[in-house]
Amino acid sequence: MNISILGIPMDLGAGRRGVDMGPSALRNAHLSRALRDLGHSVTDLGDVRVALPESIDKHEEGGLVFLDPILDACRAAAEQVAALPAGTFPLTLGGDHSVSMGTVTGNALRGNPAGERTGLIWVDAHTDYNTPQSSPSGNIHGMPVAALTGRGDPRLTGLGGDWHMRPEDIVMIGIRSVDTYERDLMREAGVKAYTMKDVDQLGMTRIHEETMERLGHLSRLHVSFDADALDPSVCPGVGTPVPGGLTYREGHLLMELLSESGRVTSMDIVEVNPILDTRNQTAEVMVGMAASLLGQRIL
Ligand code: EXY
Ligand code: MN
Ligand code: MN
Ligand code: MN
Repeated sequence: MNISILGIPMDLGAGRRGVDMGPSALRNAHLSRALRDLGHSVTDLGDVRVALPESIDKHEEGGLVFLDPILDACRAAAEQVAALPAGTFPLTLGGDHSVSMGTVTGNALRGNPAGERTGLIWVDAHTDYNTPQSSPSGNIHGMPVAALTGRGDPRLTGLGGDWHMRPEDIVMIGIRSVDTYERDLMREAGVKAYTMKDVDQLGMTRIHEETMERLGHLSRLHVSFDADALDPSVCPGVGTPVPGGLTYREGHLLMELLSESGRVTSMDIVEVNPILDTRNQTAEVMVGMAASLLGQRIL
């Protein structure tokens, strides 16, 4: 299969700097080589151009921090992904999780006859379902799922024109950090979220089965993998670590099962912060997760 890699070196959606170096860290962890070793042809398209603000000191506009450069980067990512030829697998590299407003939109609209629906598997410690009103920080990486489903600031929810994700087409796995008002929004949203308690009680095999029952019939399935879904001992290089995360094996098993399903059509890897992980362990783990999703077999 041909895989198209695109970096979005954006960290302004996060509360701290550093994930703009995520694409570089993943390349330095030999992402392309790992995928070529699986027999894939890999086209690295380089990075989306990200406008830098005059100052990286946090400034808010109505509860939205660094809105304009983030919108620019998401629009560029959406356009570039949507223009990719059929038959390629888009693998997009963050950058903070705000980039997925662009990548998910681009994948949903790519060559897409009206009406085809996209499923979204959001692997994350966080639900990323805040609006500017509910957010405790104003950081836009806590808002992408709300925006993709049409909730929040119209400048964010309008990235795909009148296209939005249906909440029932979204499954979240690894959840263990939800804000007070965000919880109210999630409870009436209709998004299926498996918390770490569900992972402990049900196990990843059952969660995968239920996820495929819910989304497996959809023609496209996007996996948005936030490195902070994994336990900080596995992925220390993330800006918003939360203890009690997925083990390496739980993350890997999910990718192996999704790979066997043959249903996944695109993937994000986000929130890799090499400033916080000088051994680059986080990037190496995430390269392994991508390789597992894209067909690596142990035997
Ligand atoms: N819920 C918190 C906020 O909205 O500020 C933290 C969000 C962290 C988001 C990271 C990317 O997953
Ligand atoms: Mn996230
Ligand atoms: Mn997260
Ligand atoms: Mn929003």
